[in-house]
Parts: sequence; structure tokens; C-alpha cells
Amino acid sequence: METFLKTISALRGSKVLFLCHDQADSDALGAAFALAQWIGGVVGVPREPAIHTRRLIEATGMDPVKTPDPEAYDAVVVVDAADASQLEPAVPKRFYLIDHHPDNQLVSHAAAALYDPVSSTCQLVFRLLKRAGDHPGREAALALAAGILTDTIHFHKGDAESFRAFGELLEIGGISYEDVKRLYLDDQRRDREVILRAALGSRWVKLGDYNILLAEIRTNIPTFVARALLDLGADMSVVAYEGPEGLEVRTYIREEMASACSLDAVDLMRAVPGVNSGQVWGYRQFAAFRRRDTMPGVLDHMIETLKSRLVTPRG
Ligand SMILES: [Mn+2]
Repeated sequence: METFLKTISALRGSKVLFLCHDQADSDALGAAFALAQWIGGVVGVPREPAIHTRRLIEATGMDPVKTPDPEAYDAVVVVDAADASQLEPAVPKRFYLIDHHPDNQLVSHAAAALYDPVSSTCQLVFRLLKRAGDHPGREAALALAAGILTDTIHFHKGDAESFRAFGELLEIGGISYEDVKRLYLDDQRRDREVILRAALGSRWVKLGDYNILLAEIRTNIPTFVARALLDLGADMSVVAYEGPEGLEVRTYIREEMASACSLDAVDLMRAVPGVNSGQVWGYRQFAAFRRRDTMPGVLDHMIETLKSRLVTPRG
């Protein structure tokens, strides 16, 4: 931590790019923006930020550079990314890293990294700022708080530090919980409709006592929808989005089912025919798969792979 803080602080004065993963969410943008405010530099996204970040971008006045050339900067700090495929077509040759994703494939390639598999990248950035004795301003505090809210799925989950950091950020930034929630309002109305459509149109597969819901959606919010289907009562959800950005698949497996059936969401996703393991990230109960081109029948393949791997639970 101390060494990394020194390394990052030493970048002040040079031309720095804070690079998010593609389809950057509030956690990536929030982290990059707060760092850019602190060290100086620009926020970059490989192609486009995620739609749900529109209000955050407006509220903070951040102006992310799309498809930056990493070679045009003295230094690149990658935030909130777990795999090089998430940085295409702006993959830097040399970079620093701040991230929280379990099973990060970039850490070993980073010149230096602050890596800790906690709830969000924004709380790691806040940790750095606090250690440096620097207080984020209102906009940076709002951005960091938004990142934490997104990555904890509005506190559906979250470690102690994420709750504590969120509270401190409200206080330091002089912002209210409502200020942060307001960044998501439009979004929630639209998302709720996508979630309802997905739930009502989903394919329901029963394997033993377990309920599995599979859905295809046309709005790029597969993680939210997969999570919502789990909250609705599914033991496992698989949601596929296909659009101009490519294919995005997300799966959640409830802890009870993962233990009883010895399932690992990432292993399962990687075992699906046609899936390249480098395009999959996540952890035991959650896996994400992204690729640029379509993959017909991906949900069928997923359920077939699940059936072939399912260990009949005892008792
Ligand atoms: Mn994140």
C-alpha cells in the first residue's frame, strides 16, 4: 500500500490516463475520476461507458476520452478491470492497476498494483486518498459513492469497508444518500421494465429441487437482470444480452445450490462449448462472459453444460 501510494503520487505532473474497462460502470468511472482529480490526468474508456453512468457523467462533469491511445500517455493506470479483453482496443503495454475482481488476470502483468478483492474499486481508491491525507471534493466523493453503490448492487451485498467508506464519503462530500440514488433514477424505471420482461419471458428449468431461470434481454444490463432473477427466487439465473457491443452473458448461482451441487460459476461458464476461458471472469457464485460476436444458442449450451456437470445433491 505505502509503496503503491508513492508510485501513484509520483505520477503527478506527467500525462496520465486512468483507463476503465469497456462499458465502464460507475465503479470504474468513479475510481478513474477521483484519481484524475487527485493526481491529474484524463479518464478513458476503451469504447463506451455503460448507459447507467449517464447521470454520473453529467453530475461530475467528467469527460471520458473514448478509445484513447495508451501510447500517447506517460503512464496508464487501469482501474476496475480483471482481464485484457475488457480493455480492447486500448490495451496498454505498460500499466499500473487498481482492482478488486477475484481472479484478476492483469495483476501479474502490472508494473505495480493495488489489488484487494473487496466490494469495489472505489473503496480502494478512497483508501489511497485517505492514506495520502487527501480529501475528495464533492464531485469525486459523489463518484466514489456511486461506484460503491453500483458494485454492492445497492447494498444487496458488501463488506464492512464498503459501508463505512460510503458513509464517510457522504460526510466528506457534503452529499446525501438521495444525491447518490438520484443518479440512478431514470435508469431504474427503464431497468425495472427490462427486469419484468425478462422475468415473464424467461425459460424456467427445474433440475431436482432447483429453479433455474434463463433469459435474453435487449438492454445491456445483464448483471442487474441476473441478480434480480435471483432475488425473485431463482437458485440460478443465466441472462444473455446481444447487441451492437457484442454478447454479454451473466450467471448467478445461489450459495446453497453452489455448495450442494459443487458448482463454480466461472468453471461452468468456461466449460460451455465455444467459450474461450479468457473471456470469462467472476467468482464461485457469479460469472460473466463477453465477446464481440454473437453465439447462437448460448443459453441452450449453458443448460446442457450445467446438466452434464450437476452432481445430484445428497439428502
Ligand atoms: Mn468494480
